[in-house]
Order: sequence, then C-alpha cells, then structure tokens
Amino acid sequence: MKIFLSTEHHLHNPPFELIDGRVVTYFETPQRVAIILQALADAGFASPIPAPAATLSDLAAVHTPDYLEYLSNASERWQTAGLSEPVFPSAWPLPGLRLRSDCPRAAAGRYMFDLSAPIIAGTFTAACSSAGAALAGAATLLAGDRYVYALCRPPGHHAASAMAGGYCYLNNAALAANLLAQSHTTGEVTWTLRTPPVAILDIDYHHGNGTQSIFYERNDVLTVSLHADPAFEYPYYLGFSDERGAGAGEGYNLNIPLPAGTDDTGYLKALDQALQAIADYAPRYLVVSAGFDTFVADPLGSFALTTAAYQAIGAAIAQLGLPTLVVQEGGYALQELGTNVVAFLRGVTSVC
Ligand code: SP5
Ligand code: ZN
Repeated sequence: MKIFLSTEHHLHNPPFELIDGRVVTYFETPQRVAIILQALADAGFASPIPAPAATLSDLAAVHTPDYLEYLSNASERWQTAGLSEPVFPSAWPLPGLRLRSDCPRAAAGRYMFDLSAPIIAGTFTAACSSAGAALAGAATLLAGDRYVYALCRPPGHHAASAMAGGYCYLNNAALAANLLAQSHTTGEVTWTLRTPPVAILDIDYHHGNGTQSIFYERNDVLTVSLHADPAFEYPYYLGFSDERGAGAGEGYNLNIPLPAGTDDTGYLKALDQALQAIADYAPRYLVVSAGFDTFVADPLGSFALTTAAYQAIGAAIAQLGLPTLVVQEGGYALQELGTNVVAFLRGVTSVC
C-alpha cells in the first residue's frame, strides 16, 4: 500500500481556537502526523512518498477562484492591516446583512464559518501540500493500485467550495474524488460509461458538510456519511438524514446520523447500511474520508469505538472489492491515534 504524505503540513500550526466561547490550544496539531508516521513505521508499512503540492488549477476543480485568492493572501492582508496572526473572523454575514465590504475582517466572516479554522502565514502552503497528497493518491488508483493512504494534514471534509471551517481549508477527499470522476470522461480509461466513477464514504465523527455540499447536485459522485447527529453535534447545520441530494444529484447523498455513546456494535451495524448503499451503486473507485475521532477517548467525540473496531471497519470496507483511497481526516486522541490508523489500514489490506 503506497502512502502519500503532505510534507509541508508543519507550516500550519495555529496557537489556539475557540470552542464554546473558550480559548483552547489547537487540537489539530503537527504532532498528529508525527504520531501516525511513527506507528506506520513501527508496523512495517512502506515509507511515505512526499507528494507535490496541489496547484491553483488543481484546486479550482472544486473551489471558487475568489476563495482560493482569499486563502492565498489572507494572512498577508491581515498583517498589512496591522492585525496580528492568526486570522479569525469576529462577525458573519448572516441573512439580512450585506456582503459588501471586502476588508480583511469582513472577508474572514465571509469565508470562515467557525472559530476552528484560523489562518497563519503557512496555512495555504500546508493546505496545498495536503491536497497534493490526496491528488497523488487518486492518480495512483487511476494507475491501477488497489489501496492507497493519503496522510493529509490539515484535514478537508468541512471545507466547501468557498468556505473554511473545522480545521479544514481545502477539501482533499473532494479533490481526489473529482479527479477520479473526471477520468471517466478523459478517454484514457476503458471502462464503460455506465459504471459510476466514484463514491465517498466519510467515517469521521463529524459530518462532512463540505464534501456533501460540493457534490450535492452531482450524480457522478455518491456521498455517504456516518457521523454524530447534527441535532446535538458540530457542524449543527448540515448532516441530517433528509438531505438526499438535489437536482441531478437527488438520491446521491446518504447521511446516517448516530447518537452519542454509539459503540462498536452500533457503529458496525450502521456501517453495513452505508456499505450496502455503496455496493448497490457499484462505483469504479472508493474514497474514504477516515477520521478517528469516533474513538472512545477522543477529546472532541462522544462515541465509544475501540481500536479493534477500526480493523473491522477497514476489513468491511475492503470487502466491497473496490480500488480505495483512504484520506486522513480527524482524530485527536494522540495517545492512540497511531494505533487506530494502523488497525484500520491493517483491516483494509487484510482483504485481497
Ligand atoms: C476534521 C475534524 O474532525 N474537524 C472537527 C472540528 C470540530 N470543531 C468544533 C468542535 C466542537 C466541540 N464540542 C465540544 C466537545 C468538548 N468535549
Ligand atoms: Zn471530525
């Protein structure tokens, strides 16, 4: 199994975020990658391959030009205005207000939907590096590999086409899935046009609102997500079971919200339902947004999954028999993060 690494991830290391109105140290740290790398090496996985950064034209496949322009110079504009890092919004253009000013503070509220995606000088470089790892992984599937792991940081599934939030800036999994979907029409690939190109399975604890919204009106990417019910959990405003897609995309989005306290048994049962939907769709490729914040000891989660569950989840996914790209998303229980990622990848690679 090839592993691609976002080599510039360490340039993104914000000092704090705000949770429930309190300043806390940033959960989504460079140490997460160091821990995963160490566990992979200890477990005998292949050495990670440094991935080239995604280019602006790669990113424009999923993100708007104005958002990319914002991300690329937000830190500089903030500092030029005499403000000190990190860039944080302090007001948002909710309905009834006017999105008219483009001053640095107004722009922050326009493009950042919460207080968990601060921008510092290295953020855009790190995010391009993260997206590059996912794109390299997708290209490797197109070249014929069966399983690939993209060790992406920062994560991506909360990022929409013009919106950062929840530690995410660029939607790595969406960029990868979009590349796989586009390959359908490039003519390089010989499989029939009647085969749907790609499904995304999101197993992060939080709903992947960005991924859902990017593909919501498309019928060439099935999006399926298991997550904590937004009735009580972040991101609160998306992820309900009645969101099924719209327009041409109607029927191509499946949300399975789960209660607090969900354990291995409850989770694996819900996973079966998600996997059945993907099996029925029968895509050519699968992208997994893999978060490990479903773990019992995760500081942000409320589920009760054990390390053993991750191996079972990985094996169940691999039973689909699809070429699969695993994209790293969340997971903040530092002590067990490496073990859980290894358990999951062992499960995936145990099925041939
Ligand atoms: C990629 C990813 O996992 N992003 C998650 C961002 C979550 N940010 C907001 C968290 C709200 C936390 N709720 C309180 C839990 C404290 N025990
Ligand atoms: Zn998460």
